[in-house]
Amino acid sequence: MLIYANPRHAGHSGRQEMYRGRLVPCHEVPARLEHVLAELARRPLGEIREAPPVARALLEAVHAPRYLRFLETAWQQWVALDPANAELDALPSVWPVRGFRADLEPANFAARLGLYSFDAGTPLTEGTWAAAEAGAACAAAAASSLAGSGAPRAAVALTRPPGHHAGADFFGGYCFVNNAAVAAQALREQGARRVAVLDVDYHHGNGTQSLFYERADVLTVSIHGDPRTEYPFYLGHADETGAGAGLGFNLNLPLPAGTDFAQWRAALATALARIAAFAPDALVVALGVDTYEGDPISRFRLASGDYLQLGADIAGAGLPTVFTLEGGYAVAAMGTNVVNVLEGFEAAAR
Ligand code: OKP
Ligand code: ZN
Repeated sequence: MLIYANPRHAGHSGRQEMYRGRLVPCHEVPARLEHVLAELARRPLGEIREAPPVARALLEAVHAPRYLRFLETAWQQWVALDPANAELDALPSVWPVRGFRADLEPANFAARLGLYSFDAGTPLTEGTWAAAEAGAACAAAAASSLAGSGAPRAAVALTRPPGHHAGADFFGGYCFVNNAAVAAQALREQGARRVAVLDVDYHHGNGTQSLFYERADVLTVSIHGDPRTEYPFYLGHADETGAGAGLGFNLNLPLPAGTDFAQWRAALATALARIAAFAPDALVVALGVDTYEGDPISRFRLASGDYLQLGADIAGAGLPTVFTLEGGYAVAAMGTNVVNVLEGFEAAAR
């Protein structure tokens, strides 16, 4: 498989996230990706490449132009408020909920930060935009690499910050640019008639779901902690099946806290059956490993060895596959768990 690693990821390094009335250290840290790269150095699975810059038109096919413009200038505006802000992260604290105007962009920076976000756990830092844009470039390059004869069976966008919570014009859940959606859109634009996105992160991929909710050309399927108790809470229920032309093209498989691999794998079989019925030309896997039993913020019970089988099961779909890296916060186990998925996939895809 081909691997595109984000060379700018470490520039996105949040100091703190809001949790229960306190600012606590961020879970989504640069070391996560460093552990994956270190494990890949021990167990190589393919060439590691640098991606060319991502086309703005592709980003704008996924995200609103005014949202992208905000992200790319946000740090500059934050520091312009007060030079001392350079030592702080920008965290939103005010949001336009139901009944408020979202069509107008406020002049006030804090108000704009809130307009384009949905939680106070996603700090925007000096290198956030560069990291997010370079991550999208990895996703786009991974998708492109699957086109044409002699293409590999799979390509991986090894990147952070993650992407699956980011929607057309909002960030949150540690995500800014939706890398899985960028990959899916790129696959469509290069000729795949139908693309499936399978999200195996512990948290529901609300951003990806919302981006494709009214489209029949991209099937979105997510297996995740039940949103009645788990983040992102306000989306991810089983009765969300798509709308308009997209009706029937979204599948949510929420599972209770404590779910082990046997139960999780049964949901994966359901997901893969729906994907097979859709008969896509390509698959995007939003790969989070926060389903791990040792994850500090999640409540499933997958063991490290289970990720080999998870990868093999996904390979069983028999599709050209792009993986994007999403969550996983048991930092030291991150390398083993991610590389196990990829190795399991590769072994079964032969
Ligand atoms: C991002 B991804 C923990 C609060 C958790 C946000 C979780 C985002 C998960 N103290 N808040 O889906 O892995
Ligand atoms: Zn997650």
